[in-house]
Amino acid sequence: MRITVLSGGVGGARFLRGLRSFVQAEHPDASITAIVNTGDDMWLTGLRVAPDLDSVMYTLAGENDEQRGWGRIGETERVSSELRAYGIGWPWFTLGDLDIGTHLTRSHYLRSGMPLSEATALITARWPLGVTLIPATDDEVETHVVTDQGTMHFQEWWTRHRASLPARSFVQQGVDAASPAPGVLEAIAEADVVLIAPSNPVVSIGTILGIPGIRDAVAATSATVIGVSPIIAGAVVRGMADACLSAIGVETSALAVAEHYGARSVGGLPSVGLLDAWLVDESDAASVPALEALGLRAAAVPLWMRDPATSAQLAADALALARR
Ligand code: FO1
Repeated sequence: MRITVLSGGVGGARFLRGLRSFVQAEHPDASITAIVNTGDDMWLTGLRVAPDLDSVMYTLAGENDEQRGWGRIGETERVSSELRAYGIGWPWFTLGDLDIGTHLTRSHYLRSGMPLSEATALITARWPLGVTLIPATDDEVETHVVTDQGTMHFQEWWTRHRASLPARSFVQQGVDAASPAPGVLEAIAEADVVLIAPSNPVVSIGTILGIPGIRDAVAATSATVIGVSPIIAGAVVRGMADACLSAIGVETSALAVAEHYGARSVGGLPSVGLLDAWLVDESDAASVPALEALGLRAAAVPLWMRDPATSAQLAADALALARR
């Protein structure tokens, strides 16, 4: 069984960890490919930083800082304090010393002319991740946030301003000239199941779907497409999805996000959406009839991924919905 997952950073990483443990236990012959958002990426002090790729890699490698939610466990910040002393970089964006090892390696490969997808394959080979990570695109398509105080890189809006500046819109710089990374369209077309992880629907999933060709590939795949709600009982699990959803006029609810992605068929007739099914938390069980009226298969299950076991159960529930 081929499983392809569209994933952002922290939420997607936890979901992939649970999916991997469920698949290794119940479907050892299955393969998992994660198409990871690169819209948060940037050049900082000469290094290419790829937060979502690194969050997913470190989490699957068991090297992530579970408390902080990003970066490496056991991290130190000696180089970062030197950068601050020299007055370069972003004082509000801390690059850990171990993390810098990853950015130096990635930058070394990129500066030698290698595309991000090849660099990612070499970097992730260091650990037996059990999941193939592919960046959504090899092109530098960075998410910028338009606010009344000006337009800035997503990372500045999120880490410096904590998404407190109302976002007027999100721009994927250079997206029109971008193309999916090698293997992305095949991973979607040849999958048995495509899972949309509980990542930010706007700046993580939305930016993956915004790369020309990817949205159409999801809409057209013969795989069953299952989404997992990133919203539980009207609230985000972590991060800033609510600030992003309100910016695009979508209510912060499990039902509204499902409507935003849309159903692939309504009443048996083809439609313009992406989903066949949608998983919501038990606290949102009341929205199941409305989801089914949208043309979606729906189930209400525990969505809080408080530990690897509940993440594995969530993955099991998602695959069960695919088979239904
Ligand atoms: N998030 C923060 O809130 N503060 C930081 O200083 C910070 C540094 C950082 C460095 C590398 C990296 O890969 C991620 C980092 N993050 C930091 C998290 C990052 O903003 C998020 O992982 C996503 O980009 C937003 O979903």
